[in-house]
Amino acid sequence: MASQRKQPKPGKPKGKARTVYVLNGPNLNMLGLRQPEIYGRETLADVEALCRAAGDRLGLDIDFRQSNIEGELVGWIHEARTAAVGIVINAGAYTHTSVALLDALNAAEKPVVEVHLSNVYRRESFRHHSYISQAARGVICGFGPKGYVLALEALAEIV
Ligand code: DHK
Repeated sequence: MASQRKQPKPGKPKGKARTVYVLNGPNLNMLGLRQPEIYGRETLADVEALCRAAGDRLGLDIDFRQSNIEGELVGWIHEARTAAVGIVINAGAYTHTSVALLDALNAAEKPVVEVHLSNVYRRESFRHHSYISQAARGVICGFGPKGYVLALEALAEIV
C-alpha cells in the first residue's frame, strides 16, 4: 500500500488545538521486516501505538501517517500548517534527497522534530546529510521507536 492514513476516532472531534502530525516516509511501512538488525523488529503499527500512548499522556492528538510518495508527504505538510500545532517527521530516505520536503516544512511555519530510528551517523556517509534538519527545532536519532516519544515530549513543551 502506498499510503496509510488513520481516520479520526468516531465521536472525537478533530481539532487543531493539540494535534501533532507524525509523518513517516518511504519504506517505513516495512518496519519489522526490513533490515531488523538496523531498524528493529517493531512494526510501524507498534510505533503508532507508542505515539498514541505518549499523546494521551502529553495531551496531544496524534495524526499518524506514512507514505512512499514524496508529493503526498509535501501535501500533508501543507495541511499541517492549518491542521496541526507541530510535526514529527521521519522522512526516511527523502531526508537525504528532498529539497521539496525542506521547503514544505519551512512553509508550514510549525515546530518540527526530525526523527530517525537508526543512528544515521554510524551508517553510510550519504546518510550523514539531512536536507530537512534546517527546518527542524531538533533531531533525534539512534533510539529506535523511543525517538518518536522523545520527539513528542519535546514538542509538547514547545507548543
Ligand atoms: C529511515 C530510512 O528509511 C533511511 O533511509 C534513513 C531512517 C534512516 C531511520 O533510521 O529511521 O537513512
